[in-house]
Amino acid sequence: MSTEASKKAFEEAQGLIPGGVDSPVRAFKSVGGTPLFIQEGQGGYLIDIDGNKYVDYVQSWGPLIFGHRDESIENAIIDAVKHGLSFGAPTLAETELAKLVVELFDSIDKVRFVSSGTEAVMSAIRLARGYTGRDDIVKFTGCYHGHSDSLLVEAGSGAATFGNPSSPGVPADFTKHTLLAEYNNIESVKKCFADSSNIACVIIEPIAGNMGLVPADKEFLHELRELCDANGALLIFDEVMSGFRATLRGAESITGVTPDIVTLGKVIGGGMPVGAFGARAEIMAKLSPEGPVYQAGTLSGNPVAMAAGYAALTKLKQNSRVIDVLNSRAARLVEGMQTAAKECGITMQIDTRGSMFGFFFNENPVKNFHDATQSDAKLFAKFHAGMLQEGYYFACSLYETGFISTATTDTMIEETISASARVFKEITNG
Ligand code: HOZ
Repeated sequence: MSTEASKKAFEEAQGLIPGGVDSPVRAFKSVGGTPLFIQEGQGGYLIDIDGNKYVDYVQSWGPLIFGHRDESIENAIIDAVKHGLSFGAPTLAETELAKLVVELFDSIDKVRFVSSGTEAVMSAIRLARGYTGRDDIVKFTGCYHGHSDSLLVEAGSGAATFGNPSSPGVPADFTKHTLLAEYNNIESVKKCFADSSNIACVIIEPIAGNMGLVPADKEFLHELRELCDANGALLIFDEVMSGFRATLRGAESITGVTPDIVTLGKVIGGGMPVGAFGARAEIMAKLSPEGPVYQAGTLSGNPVAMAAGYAALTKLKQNSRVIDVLNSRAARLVEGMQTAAKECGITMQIDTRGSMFGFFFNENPVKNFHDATQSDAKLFAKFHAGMLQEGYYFACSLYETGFISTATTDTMIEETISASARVFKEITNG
Protein backbone atom coordinates (compact mmCIF):
# COMPACT_ATOMS: atom_id res chain seq x y z
CA MET A 1 0.00 0.00 0.00
CA SER A 2 1.51 3.33 -1.04
CA THR A 3 0.95 6.47 1.00
CA GLU A 4 3.31 8.63 -1.02
CA ALA A 5 0.73 11.32 -1.80
CA SER A 6 -0.13 11.67 1.92
CA LYS A 7 3.56 11.91 2.79
CA LYS A 8 4.09 14.67 0.25
CA ALA A 9 0.96 16.51 1.35
CA PHE A 10 2.07 16.30 4.99
CA GLU A 11 5.46 17.74 4.14
CA GLU A 12 3.88 20.69 2.39
CA ALA A 13 1.32 21.23 5.16
CA GLN A 14 4.06 21.24 7.82
CA GLY A 15 5.60 24.27 6.14
CA LEU A 16 2.33 26.17 6.38
CA ILE A 17 0.39 24.82 9.35
CA PRO A 18 2.05 24.07 12.75
CA GLY A 19 2.76 20.35 12.76
CA GLY A 20 0.86 20.08 9.49
CA VAL A 21 -2.46 19.69 11.29
CA ASP A 22 -5.25 21.85 12.68
CA SER A 23 -5.70 19.71 15.80
CA PRO A 24 -2.64 18.09 17.40
CA VAL A 25 -3.82 14.51 17.88
CA ARG A 26 -4.25 14.11 14.12
CA ALA A 27 -0.48 14.28 13.58
CA PHE A 28 0.07 10.54 14.31
CA LYS A 29 3.00 11.55 16.54
CA SER A 30 2.40 9.02 19.28
CA VAL A 31 1.94 6.10 16.86
CA GLY A 32 4.58 7.10 14.30
CA GLY A 33 4.12 7.33 10.56
CA THR A 34 2.40 9.98 8.51
CA PRO A 35 -1.18 11.12 8.92
CA LEU A 36 -3.33 10.13 6.00
CA PHE A 37 -4.79 12.94 3.96
CA ILE A 38 -8.38 12.12 3.26
CA GLN A 39 -10.01 12.41 -0.13
CA GLU A 40 -13.50 11.36 0.88
CA GLY A 41 -15.67 9.31 3.17
CA GLN A 42 -18.19 6.69 2.05
CA GLY A 43 -20.46 5.29 4.74
CA GLY A 44 -18.17 3.27 7.02
CA TYR A 45 -15.10 3.86 4.85
CA LEU A 46 -12.44 6.51 4.37
CA ILE A 47 -10.47 6.92 1.16
CA ASP A 48 -7.10 8.68 1.29
CA ILE A 49 -5.50 10.77 -1.45
CA ASP A 50 -3.44 7.74 -2.55
CA GLY A 51 -6.70 5.91 -3.23
CA ASN A 52 -6.41 3.51 -0.25
CA LYS A 53 -9.66 2.49 1.39
CA TYR A 54 -9.98 2.00 5.16
CA VAL A 55 -12.74 0.92 7.52
CA ASP A 56 -13.18 4.07 9.59
CA TYR A 57 -13.31 3.60 13.36
CA VAL A 58 -12.76 7.31 14.05
CA GLN A 59 -15.85 8.74 12.30
CA SER A 60 -14.52 12.28 12.61
CA TRP A 61 -13.85 11.66 16.34
CA GLY A 62 -17.49 10.91 17.01
CA PRO A 63 -19.98 13.09 15.14
CA LEU A 64 -20.82 10.71 12.30
CA ILE A 65 -23.09 8.17 13.97
CA PHE A 66 -24.71 7.46 10.58
CA GLY A 67 -21.37 7.28 8.78
CA HIS A 68 -20.05 9.45 5.98
CA ARG A 69 -22.45 11.11 3.57
CA ASP A 70 -25.65 9.91 5.17
CA GLU A 71 -28.34 10.73 2.65
CA SER A 72 -30.85 12.41 4.94
CA ILE A 73 -28.21 14.59 6.63
CA GLU A 74 -26.66 15.48 3.29
CA ASN A 75 -30.05 16.45 1.84
CA ALA A 76 -30.90 18.56 4.88
CA ILE A 77 -27.62 20.43 4.49
CA ILE A 78 -28.09 21.00 0.75
CA ASP A 79 -31.59 22.25 1.34
CA ALA A 80 -30.43 24.66 4.07
CA VAL A 81 -27.54 25.95 1.95
CA LYS A 82 -29.98 26.95 -0.78
CA HIS A 83 -31.61 29.40 1.64
CA GLY A 84 -28.37 31.08 2.69
CA LEU A 85 -25.31 30.17 4.72
CA SER A 86 -25.64 32.42 7.74
CA PHE A 87 -27.84 35.28 8.89
CA GLY A 88 -26.69 36.22 12.38
CA ALA A 89 -30.39 36.34 13.25
CA PRO A 90 -32.77 33.76 14.73
CA THR A 91 -34.12 30.98 12.51
CA LEU A 92 -36.81 28.37 13.07
CA ALA A 93 -34.15 25.66 12.76
CA GLU A 94 -32.67 26.63 16.14
CA THR A 95 -36.01 26.28 17.90
CA GLU A 96 -36.66 22.92 16.22
CA LEU A 97 -33.31 21.50 17.32
CA ALA A 98 -33.78 22.99 20.80
CA LYS A 99 -37.16 21.22 21.09
CA LEU A 100 -35.51 17.90 20.31
CA VAL A 101 -32.73 18.39 22.85
CA VAL A 102 -35.16 19.49 25.57
CA GLU A 103 -37.38 16.50 24.82
CA LEU A 104 -34.49 14.02 24.99
CA PHE A 105 -32.72 15.35 28.12
CA ASP A 106 -34.83 15.44 31.30
CA SER A 107 -32.33 17.79 32.94
CA ILE A 108 -32.56 20.40 30.17
CA ASP A 109 -35.33 23.02 29.98
CA LYS A 110 -33.40 25.43 27.80
CA VAL A 111 -30.38 25.09 25.57
CA ARG A 112 -27.98 27.45 23.83
CA PHE A 113 -26.16 26.49 20.64
CA VAL A 114 -22.53 27.40 19.99
CA SER A 115 -19.99 26.25 17.41
CA SER A 116 -17.79 23.74 19.22
CA GLY A 117 -17.53 21.52 22.27
CA THR A 118 -14.77 23.74 23.68
CA GLU A 119 -17.06 26.75 23.45
CA ALA A 120 -19.97 24.87 25.03
CA VAL A 121 -17.93 23.81 28.06
CA MET A 122 -16.18 27.16 28.48
CA SER A 123 -19.59 28.85 28.51
CA ALA A 124 -21.10 26.27 30.87
CA ILE A 125 -18.31 26.91 33.38
CA ARG A 126 -18.89 30.67 33.17
CA LEU A 127 -22.60 30.08 33.70
CA ALA A 128 -21.93 27.88 36.75
CA ARG A 129 -19.65 30.55 38.20
CA GLY A 130 -22.16 33.30 37.47
CA TYR A 131 -25.03 31.30 38.94
CA THR A 132 -23.26 30.35 42.18
CA GLY A 133 -21.14 33.48 42.57
CA ARG A 134 -18.12 31.24 43.20
CA ASP A 135 -14.78 30.91 41.37
CA ASP A 136 -13.34 27.42 41.90
CA ILE A 137 -14.09 24.41 39.75
CA VAL A 138 -13.27 20.73 40.18
CA LYS A 139 -12.18 18.66 37.21
CA PHE A 140 -10.84 15.13 36.94
CA THR A 141 -7.35 14.19 35.80
CA GLY A 142 -7.55 12.71 32.30
CA CYS A 143 -10.91 14.25 31.47
CA TYR A 144 -10.76 16.60 28.52
CA HIS A 145 -13.20 19.47 28.22
CA GLY A 146 -11.74 21.36 25.30
CA HIS A 147 -8.84 23.76 25.27
CA SER A 148 -10.10 26.79 27.20
CA ASP A 149 -7.65 28.10 29.82
CA SER A 150 -9.16 26.92 33.09
CA LEU A 151 -9.86 23.44 31.73
CA LEU A 152 -6.51 22.70 30.16
CA VAL A 153 -5.17 21.28 33.40
CA GLU A 154 -4.14 17.61 33.55
CA ALA A 155 -6.32 17.11 30.49
CA GLY A 156 -6.75 13.98 28.39
CA SER A 157 -7.08 13.58 24.60
CA GLY A 158 -4.34 15.24 22.52
CA ALA A 159 -2.95 16.97 25.62
CA ALA A 160 -2.29 13.58 27.25
CA THR A 161 -1.12 12.10 23.96
CA PHE A 162 1.72 14.60 23.76
CA GLY A 163 2.57 14.45 27.44
CA ASN A 164 1.73 18.11 28.08
CA PRO A 165 -1.62 17.86 29.81
CA SER A 166 -1.25 21.40 31.12
CA SER A 167 -0.24 23.98 28.55
CA PRO A 168 2.24 26.87 28.57
CA GLY A 169 0.36 30.07 27.80
CA VAL A 170 -2.23 29.45 30.48
CA PRO A 171 -1.55 31.87 33.37
CA ALA A 172 -1.23 30.22 36.78
CA ASP A 173 -3.68 32.85 38.01
CA PHE A 174 -6.34 31.23 35.83
CA THR A 175 -5.67 27.63 36.79
CA LYS A 176 -5.39 28.30 40.52
CA HIS A 177 -9.19 28.08 40.51
CA THR A 178 -9.12 24.59 38.96
CA LEU A 179 -8.98 21.86 41.61
CA LEU A 180 -8.07 18.36 40.50
CA ALA A 181 -9.62 15.09 41.58
CA GLU A 182 -9.13 11.49 40.53
CA TYR A 183 -11.76 9.85 38.34
CA ASN A 184 -13.86 7.25 40.14
CA ASN A 185 -12.32 8.25 43.50
CA ILE A 186 -14.87 10.05 45.68
CA GLU A 187 -12.36 10.66 48.49
CA SER A 188 -10.35 12.89 46.17
CA VAL A 189 -13.48 14.98 45.52
CA LYS A 190 -14.23 15.21 49.23
CA LYS A 191 -10.74 16.60 49.69
CA CYS A 192 -11.43 19.35 47.13
CA PHE A 193 -14.55 20.36 49.04
CA ALA A 194 -12.60 20.26 52.29
CA ASP A 195 -9.95 22.53 50.76
CA SER A 196 -12.35 25.08 49.27
CA SER A 197 -15.71 26.54 50.18
CA ASN A 198 -15.70 28.46 46.91
CA ILE A 199 -16.50 25.62 44.47
CA ALA A 200 -18.92 26.64 41.72
CA CYS A 201 -19.10 23.29 39.97
CA VAL A 202 -17.72 19.84 39.44
CA ILE A 203 -17.30 18.99 35.78
CA ILE A 204 -17.01 15.40 34.62
CA GLU A 205 -17.27 13.30 31.50
CA PRO A 206 -19.70 10.75 32.98
CA ILE A 207 -18.46 8.41 30.27
CA ALA A 208 -14.87 9.54 29.84
CA GLY A 209 -13.71 9.22 26.27
CA ASN A 210 -10.54 11.29 26.31
CA MET A 211 -8.30 8.97 28.33
CA GLY A 212 -9.47 6.08 26.22
CA LEU A 213 -12.97 4.92 27.13
CA VAL A 214 -13.35 4.90 30.92
CA PRO A 215 -16.95 5.09 32.17
CA ALA A 216 -17.58 6.40 35.67
CA ASP A 217 -19.01 3.98 38.21
CA LYS A 218 -22.68 4.60 38.94
CA GLU A 219 -22.14 4.80 42.72
CA PHE A 220 -19.36 7.31 42.17
CA LEU A 221 -21.68 9.57 40.16
CA HIS A 222 -24.41 9.26 42.80
CA GLU A 223 -21.94 10.24 45.52
CA LEU A 224 -20.73 13.12 43.37
CA ARG A 225 -24.30 14.39 43.10
CA GLU A 226 -24.72 14.19 46.86
CA LEU A 227 -21.45 16.03 47.50
CA CYS A 228 -22.38 18.82 45.08
CA ASP A 229 -25.80 19.19 46.70
CA ALA A 230 -24.36 19.22 50.20
CA ASN A 231 -21.89 21.95 49.23
CA GLY A 232 -24.08 24.11 46.98
CA ALA A 233 -22.03 23.34 43.86
CA LEU A 234 -23.39 22.53 40.41
CA LEU A 235 -22.70 19.24 38.67
CA ILE A 236 -21.83 19.48 34.97
CA PHE A 237 -21.96 16.42 32.73
CA ASP A 238 -19.71 16.96 29.75
CA GLU A 239 -21.36 14.81 27.10
CA VAL A 240 -19.72 16.40 24.09
CA MET A 241 -18.44 12.95 23.17
CA SER A 242 -20.91 10.58 24.81
CA GLY A 243 -24.08 12.54 24.03
CA PHE A 244 -26.31 10.62 21.56
CA ARG A 245 -23.51 8.05 21.22
CA ALA A 246 -23.65 6.12 24.48
CA THR A 247 -27.40 6.52 24.82
CA LEU A 248 -30.13 8.66 23.29
CA ARG A 249 -31.20 10.47 26.47
CA GLY A 250 -27.88 11.22 28.06
CA ALA A 251 -25.83 9.54 30.79
CA GLU A 252 -28.51 10.71 33.23
CA SER A 253 -30.92 8.17 31.71
CA ILE A 254 -28.63 5.21 32.40
CA THR A 255 -27.08 6.31 35.68
CA GLY A 256 -30.08 7.86 37.42
CA VAL A 257 -27.92 10.89 38.27
CA THR A 258 -29.31 14.23 37.14
CA PRO A 259 -26.72 16.88 36.31
CA ASP A 260 -27.36 20.62 36.66
CA ILE A 261 -25.79 21.51 33.32
CA VAL A 262 -25.08 19.31 30.29
CA THR A 263 -22.64 20.13 27.50
CA LEU A 264 -23.05 18.61 24.05
CA GLY A 265 -21.21 18.53 20.73
CA LYS A 266 -20.22 16.14 17.96
CA VAL A 267 -23.39 14.12 17.06
CA ILE A 268 -25.61 17.13 17.81
CA GLY A 269 -24.14 18.80 14.70
CA GLY A 270 -24.50 15.77 12.41
CA GLY A 271 -20.91 16.40 11.23
CA MET A 272 -21.15 20.20 11.15
CA PRO A 273 -19.52 22.39 13.86
CA VAL A 274 -22.09 22.58 16.68
CA GLY A 275 -21.81 22.60 20.44
CA ALA A 276 -24.54 23.22 23.00
CA PHE A 277 -25.10 23.61 26.70
CA GLY A 278 -28.37 23.27 28.53
CA ALA A 279 -29.79 23.24 32.04
CA ARG A 280 -32.98 23.82 33.97
CA ALA A 281 -34.68 27.15 33.29
CA GLU A 282 -33.60 28.76 36.55
CA ILE A 283 -29.90 28.29 35.67
CA MET A 284 -30.26 29.23 32.01
CA ALA A 285 -32.07 32.41 33.09
CA LYS A 286 -28.68 33.73 34.23
CA LEU A 287 -27.47 33.75 30.62
CA SER A 288 -27.43 36.96 28.61
CA PRO A 289 -29.75 38.50 27.41
CA GLU A 290 -32.08 37.01 30.06
CA GLY A 291 -29.44 37.38 32.73
CA PRO A 292 -25.99 38.92 33.26
CA VAL A 293 -23.65 36.03 32.24
CA TYR A 294 -22.31 36.97 28.82
CA GLN A 295 -21.82 34.57 25.93
CA ALA A 296 -22.17 35.16 22.19
CA GLY A 297 -21.11 33.97 18.71
CA THR A 298 -21.49 35.15 15.11
CA LEU A 299 -22.01 31.61 13.80
CA SER A 300 -23.87 30.26 16.85
CA GLY A 301 -27.01 28.43 15.77
CA ASN A 302 -25.83 28.54 12.15
CA PRO A 303 -28.76 27.42 9.96
CA VAL A 304 -26.80 24.87 7.92
CA ALA A 305 -25.32 23.31 11.05
CA MET A 306 -28.73 23.30 12.77
CA ALA A 307 -30.25 21.51 9.77
CA ALA A 308 -27.57 18.82 9.89
CA GLY A 309 -27.99 18.37 13.64
CA TYR A 310 -31.77 18.25 13.37
CA ALA A 311 -31.58 15.60 10.64
CA ALA A 312 -29.16 13.49 12.70
CA LEU A 313 -31.12 13.68 15.96
CA THR A 314 -34.46 13.11 14.24
CA LYS A 315 -33.13 10.01 12.55
CA LEU A 316 -31.73 8.77 15.86
CA LYS A 317 -35.00 9.40 17.67
CA GLN A 318 -36.97 7.62 14.97
CA ASN A 319 -34.62 4.62 15.15
CA SER A 320 -34.11 4.57 18.89
CA ARG A 321 -33.00 0.92 18.85
CA VAL A 322 -30.01 1.88 16.74
CA ILE A 323 -27.80 2.60 19.74
CA ASP A 324 -28.42 -0.91 21.15
CA VAL A 325 -27.67 -2.49 17.79
CA LEU A 326 -24.46 -0.49 17.55
CA ASN A 327 -23.58 -1.48 21.09
CA SER A 328 -23.79 -5.19 20.21
CA ARG A 329 -21.60 -4.62 17.17
CA ALA A 330 -19.06 -2.60 19.15
CA ALA A 331 -19.02 -5.29 21.85
CA ARG A 332 -18.48 -8.01 19.25
CA LEU A 333 -15.59 -5.99 17.81
CA VAL A 334 -13.66 -5.54 21.04
CA GLU A 335 -14.46 -9.02 22.35
CA GLY A 336 -13.22 -10.51 19.08
CA MET A 337 -10.05 -8.47 19.20
CA GLN A 338 -9.53 -9.37 22.85
CA THR A 339 -9.79 -13.08 22.05
CA ALA A 340 -7.38 -12.70 19.14
CA ALA A 341 -4.95 -10.83 21.41
CA LYS A 342 -5.23 -13.45 24.13
CA GLU A 343 -4.30 -16.21 21.69
CA CYS A 344 -1.01 -14.35 21.23
CA GLY A 345 -0.48 -13.87 24.96
CA ILE A 346 -1.58 -10.22 24.97
CA THR A 347 -3.99 -8.96 27.63
CA MET A 348 -6.52 -6.35 26.57
CA GLN A 349 -8.99 -4.43 28.73
CA ILE A 350 -12.11 -3.61 26.73
CA ASP A 351 -15.35 -1.68 27.17
CA THR A 352 -18.22 -0.24 25.14
CA ARG A 353 -20.98 2.31 25.67
CA GLY A 354 -23.42 2.38 22.78
CA SER A 355 -21.46 3.05 19.61
CA MET A 356 -18.30 3.97 21.57
CA PHE A 357 -15.62 1.38 22.17
CA GLY A 358 -12.32 1.36 24.00
CA PHE A 359 -9.38 -0.95 24.55
CA PHE A 360 -6.16 -0.82 26.53
CA PHE A 361 -3.15 -3.10 26.34
CA ASN A 362 -3.09 -3.39 30.09
CA GLU A 363 -2.95 -6.26 32.57
CA ASN A 364 -5.34 -4.49 34.94
CA PRO A 365 -8.76 -2.84 34.70
CA VAL A 366 -8.61 0.88 33.88
CA LYS A 367 -10.63 3.09 36.25
CA ASN A 368 -8.77 6.40 36.00
CA PHE A 369 -6.10 8.29 34.10
CA HIS A 370 -3.24 6.85 36.11
CA ASP A 371 -4.40 3.33 35.19
CA ALA A 372 -4.66 4.37 31.54
CA THR A 373 -1.06 5.60 31.54
CA GLN A 374 0.07 2.14 32.66
CA SER A 375 -1.03 0.72 29.29
CA ASP A 376 1.51 -0.49 26.76
CA ALA A 377 1.87 2.52 24.44
CA LYS A 378 4.48 0.81 22.22
CA LEU A 379 2.21 -2.14 21.63
CA PHE A 380 -0.63 0.25 20.84
CA ALA A 381 1.56 2.01 18.25
CA LYS A 382 2.46 -1.33 16.62
CA PHE A 383 -1.18 -2.40 16.61
CA HIS A 384 -2.24 0.90 15.08
CA ALA A 385 0.37 0.69 12.31
CA GLY A 386 -0.44 -2.97 11.60
CA MET A 387 -4.17 -2.33 11.37
CA LEU A 388 -3.60 0.63 9.07
CA GLN A 389 -1.62 -1.60 6.72
CA GLU A 390 -4.56 -4.01 6.75
CA GLY A 391 -6.95 -1.18 5.87
CA TYR A 392 -8.43 -0.32 9.29
CA TYR A 393 -8.31 3.27 10.55
CA PHE A 394 -8.26 3.47 14.35
CA ALA A 395 -7.75 6.60 16.48
CA CYS A 396 -4.05 7.43 16.47
CA SER A 397 -3.78 7.74 20.26
CA LEU A 398 -4.46 5.33 23.08
CA TYR A 399 -6.11 8.25 24.91
CA GLU A 400 -9.04 8.38 22.49
CA THR A 401 -12.21 6.38 21.99
CA GLY A 402 -13.23 4.33 18.95
CA PHE A 403 -16.54 4.86 17.18
CA ILE A 404 -18.70 2.77 14.93
CA SER A 405 -21.55 4.03 12.78
CA THR A 406 -24.68 2.49 11.32
CA ALA A 407 -22.59 2.02 8.18
CA THR A 408 -20.17 -0.27 10.04
CA THR A 409 -21.57 -3.67 9.06
CA ASP A 410 -21.25 -7.02 10.84
CA THR A 411 -19.04 -8.18 7.96
CA MET A 412 -16.70 -5.24 8.44
CA ILE A 413 -16.50 -6.08 12.14
CA GLU A 414 -15.70 -9.76 11.48
CA GLU A 415 -13.05 -8.79 8.93
CA THR A 416 -11.53 -6.36 11.43
CA ILE A 417 -11.30 -9.13 14.03
CA SER A 418 -9.55 -11.42 11.53
CA ALA A 419 -7.16 -8.64 10.59
CA SER A 420 -6.40 -7.98 14.26
CA ALA A 421 -5.52 -11.67 14.70
CA ARG A 422 -3.01 -11.38 11.84
CA VAL A 423 -1.57 -8.18 13.31
CA PHE A 424 -1.21 -9.65 16.82
CA LYS A 425 0.56 -12.69 15.35
CA GLU A 426 2.91 -10.49 13.39
CA ILE A 427 3.67 -8.34 16.44
CA THR A 428 4.35 -11.28 18.73
CA ASN A 429 6.42 -13.18 16.14
CA GLY A 430 8.45 -10.17 15.15
N1 HOZ B 1 -9.99 16.20 20.93
C1 HOZ B 1 -10.61 15.50 19.87
C2 HOZ B 1 -10.95 14.10 20.23
N2 HOZ B 1 -11.06 13.82 21.58
C3 HOZ B 1 -9.73 15.47 18.66
C4 HOZ B 1 -10.35 16.23 17.59
C5 HOZ B 1 -9.57 16.29 16.32
O1 HOZ B 1 -8.35 16.28 16.35
O2 HOZ B 1 -10.18 16.38 15.27
